[in-house]
Amino acid sequence: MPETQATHVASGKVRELYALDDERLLLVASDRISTFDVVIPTDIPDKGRVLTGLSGFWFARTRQIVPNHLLALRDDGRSTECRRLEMLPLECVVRGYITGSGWKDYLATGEVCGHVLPKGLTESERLPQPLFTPSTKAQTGHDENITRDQAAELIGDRFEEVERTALDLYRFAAAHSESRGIILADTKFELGLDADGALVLADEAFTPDSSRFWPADRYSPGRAQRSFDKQYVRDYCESVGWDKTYPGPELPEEVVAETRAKYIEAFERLTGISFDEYVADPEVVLR
Ligand code: PZK
Repeated sequence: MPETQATHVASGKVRELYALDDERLLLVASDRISTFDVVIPTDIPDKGRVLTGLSGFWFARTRQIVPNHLLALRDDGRSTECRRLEMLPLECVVRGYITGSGWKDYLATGEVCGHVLPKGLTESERLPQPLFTPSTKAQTGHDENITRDQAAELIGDRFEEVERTALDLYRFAAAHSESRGIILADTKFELGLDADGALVLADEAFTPDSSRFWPADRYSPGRAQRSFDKQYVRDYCESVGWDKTYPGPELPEEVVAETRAKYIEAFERLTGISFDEYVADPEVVLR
């Protein structure tokens, strides 16, 4: 059966969004990679499939915590048919470890998003408990961390439900990841509302593009941690003296191959499913 042509509705740095009809969207993950906020001109083959498969895996396993937007995975392995929602106007961030902008804010103020933290924390240290640290959705530039009061102003009465849902999702995914030797340091996701006003998990979930994954066997607080997926790209970019402004450098084939292997390793370790099986039948991650 031929389908009506999808119309393009939005572009992210490495993803595209199309409308299928009034109720359904198609989220397509490309093989583009970004680092230091710049999209690199060389693709990482299968990266979009890895991210789509991981999101599908997590959607299927977190349905008991919160329903999600996934309707189907297409046979190309990189396209998700999803329900069209009314998105909440904030990024849901949960941090189990103090790093990135959270570490910067802690050094400057001793707080992150209004959470007062113990004195003397070291970079990348595990937090006493995971924190909900929402941010604004910047159209251009960087998302900005906001306090619980600012978040409550944006989403109203739903703040406590959103915070509890976000923490429950993080705890579930962090425990699963830890059992597979991967630390889920922090993660960002988007929630929306369906036509009945119910909270729904949308976008991508617990992928390397939306989360910091650290290999547990090399974890050592007191410094920045190596990235599970992007470290070879970062190391190469540093080695050629790139100034981190557009355009980024082309990647040599061994950096592409090493990076592709890390994405596939992350997929296989987290899902327990062989990537070849996923490519043969993407919906294997939903079962
Ligand atoms: C939605 N984005 C971000 C993602 C882009 C932009 N289920 C949904 N319903 C309504 N809106 C969205 C979603 C989802 N997911 C997500 N913007 C709108 C985004 C990928 C590419 F260009």
